[in-house]
Amino acid sequence: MEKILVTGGAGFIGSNFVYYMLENHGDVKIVCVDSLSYAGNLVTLEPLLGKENFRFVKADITDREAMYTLFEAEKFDVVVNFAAESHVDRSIDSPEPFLMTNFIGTSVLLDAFRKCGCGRRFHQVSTDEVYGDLPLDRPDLFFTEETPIHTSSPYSTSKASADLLCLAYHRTYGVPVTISRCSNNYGRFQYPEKLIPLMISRALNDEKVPVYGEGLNVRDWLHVLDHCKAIDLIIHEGKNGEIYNIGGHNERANIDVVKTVLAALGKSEDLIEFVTDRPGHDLRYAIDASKLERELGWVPETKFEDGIKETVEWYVNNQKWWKDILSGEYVKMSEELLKKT
Ligand code: NAD
Ligand code: TDX
Repeated sequence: MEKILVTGGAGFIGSNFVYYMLENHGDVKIVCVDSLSYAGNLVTLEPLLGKENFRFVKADITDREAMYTLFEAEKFDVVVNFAAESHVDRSIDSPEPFLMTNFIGTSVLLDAFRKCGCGRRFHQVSTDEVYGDLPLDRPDLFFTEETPIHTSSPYSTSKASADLLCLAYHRTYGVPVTISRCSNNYGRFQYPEKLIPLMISRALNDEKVPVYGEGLNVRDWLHVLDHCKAIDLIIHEGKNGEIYNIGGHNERANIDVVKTVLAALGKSEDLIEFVTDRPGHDLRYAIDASKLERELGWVPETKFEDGIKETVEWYVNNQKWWKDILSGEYVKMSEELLKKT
């Protein structure tokens, strides 16, 4: 039985990862630590509460005492650190929580892992944003693992700092770390502040959908389950001290993504409203994931056209999930569910 700590498992990718691991491995126990920040929603994990192979712990990864106690008690084989402040716009408004959770929180987890001396792997979930951006007129350029770190926002800087700390702990103390840097994810359970769920929720309410600048910035979209599958491979077959890029060669200009979403919903493009651009807005992300493909045999399975259709359908069929977030009701619901843990 492998015991895995998933931090940030009440958020978008972490929750998808928890379900993915429990569905694909019979011999795994998942302990999920999440502080239930505004981005954490225990309703997402409700079907798992009370199950033998799952435990939820409400705790903050910056809480050193809580983390040390948990690591001593649980003796995890693997740690997968998803917990983060993840929204670029919020980091521009208020950088400090990003530095606290993304950098200090990671350092606390690394210390807890070291002190406990029990784990086989510490996996840090990072992002392609640590590489900065690529020009729009050079479609031949991609981020590789050797691309220098060159961050733009407080968010990406906090993530890059955490990556460097993980590598330092590997070199200095021999902590068995791996790092993955993934492109933009889409799928179920994404908080409706991020581009795709925001567009869907607003369009379904016949509200304007805000597109920054002229909508020409390019993102490289990957279905969340392809990300989960890559992390599963890396924690089991990846090499200590290595960085792996994850991306599916799915580059799209934002305006095209928004039009695709509106078309899937049968909504008019008249809903599009061009608004003031994000300060420091990265132009283009594009990942070269050939190392992961070559060394670990990873291939993305979901084509964007299929994945986006399925994702739009999920938000259409699960309106209560995101409407409870927009109304704030999910906070009370999460508190009620906490009593079951
Ligand atoms: P999210 O915001 O949906 O979820 C983050 C989760 O972390 C939430 O449940 C939140 O409650 C929890 N959390 C925040 N601060 C915490 C703290 N101090 N202690 C414990 N828990 C805390 O984010 P996401 O989109 O699921 O991203 C997960 C990870 O993947 C992040 O590390 C992010 O940098 C990375 N990533 C995201 C994307 C993407 O497209 N969303 C792409 C590449 C990498
Ligand atoms: O209302 C919007 N209008 C708009 O045009 C929003 C919220 C976004 N955008 C643009 C900005 C970006 O170019 O859409 C693009 C995607 O924006 P976000 O969903 O905020 O994602 P991004 O900034 O690209 O970062 C995401 O991918 C990398 C995640 O939020 C990060 O956590 C991850 O590391």
